[in-house]
Amino acid sequence: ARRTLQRDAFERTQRRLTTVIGAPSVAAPKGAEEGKPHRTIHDAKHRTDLPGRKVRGEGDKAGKDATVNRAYDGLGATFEVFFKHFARDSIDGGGLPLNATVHYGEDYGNAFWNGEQMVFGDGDREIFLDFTIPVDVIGHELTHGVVQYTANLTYFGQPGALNESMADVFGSLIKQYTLGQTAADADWLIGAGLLAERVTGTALRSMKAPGTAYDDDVLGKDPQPATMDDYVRTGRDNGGVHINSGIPNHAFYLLAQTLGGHAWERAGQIWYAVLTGGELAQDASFTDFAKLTVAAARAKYGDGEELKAVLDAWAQVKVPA
Ligand code: ASN
Ligand code: ZN
Repeated sequence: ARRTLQRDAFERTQRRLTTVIGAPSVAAPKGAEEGKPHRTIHDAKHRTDLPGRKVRGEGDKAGKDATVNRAYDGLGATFEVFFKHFARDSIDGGGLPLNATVHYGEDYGNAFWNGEQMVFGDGDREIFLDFTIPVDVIGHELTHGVVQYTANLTYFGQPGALNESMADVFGSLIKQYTLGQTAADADWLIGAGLLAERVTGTALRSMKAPGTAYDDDVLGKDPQPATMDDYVRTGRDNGGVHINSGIPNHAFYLLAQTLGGHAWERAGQIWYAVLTGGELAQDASFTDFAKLTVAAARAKYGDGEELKAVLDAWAQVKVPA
């Protein structure tokens, strides 16, 4: 029953997200400075009205609530990676203020970007802990905002799985940046530290070994495939957006491993160029995306090791590029 409850809550969130179309028009505040985030953290106090009460603004010093402080720092790390490494000023590229609400709902086991702001639940402490714990989850949710303002990939089927994968890729890069890790050092897990002690698993997903993040009585087995041979056809989860994202996730992991160094350098630059380059259709398939990464690698680095590594990565996950 708990599993059904968790799944229903998750699917409700997903339905809500798919109804969010277009971008909200929120102007950068007066006095906002390029290259600096403008964060506001709110506390929902276990209710579901958004945004809730303001508890920390930009530049305010840390208070007593660790959840508030993690949200503030995670928003800051995400802003910093996009600005420093991708020359993007906030989620919309125009200095959008970053708003987040913590302590959303009662035992709420998810986090999401609602089209305008971040929302984090505390989890029920039996399956999920506090969703502000993994910085890659914070980066994941904010990257949904970046996708909304750029390729705006439709949240269903393959484009939906690409949307999910973009959120995991940049979420993971934000974690790697925060920890100062190279592609070789990183664990490539999404949501490590989020599962309660009684759950048999390490994280929500593994980009390195999709399908191995958990295997548990309550959550079941991690359903992610690593290659097209195991692509899952389902109507659930918006056509398996959190399932088949394992395939492009693993392609990115393979590319980053081959290139070595910091994954936000060449691998991340290729992915970002496709996400924001204007040629990725809202209804793009894995193959459409893969072909654009090949073109982007060639445009940026010529006919060299990057191009070969991109082609090899897609070949390994059996996506025609
Ligand atoms: N945490 C989930 C996600 O960002 C929320 C959702 O249901 N889409 O993928
Ligand atoms: Zn997501």
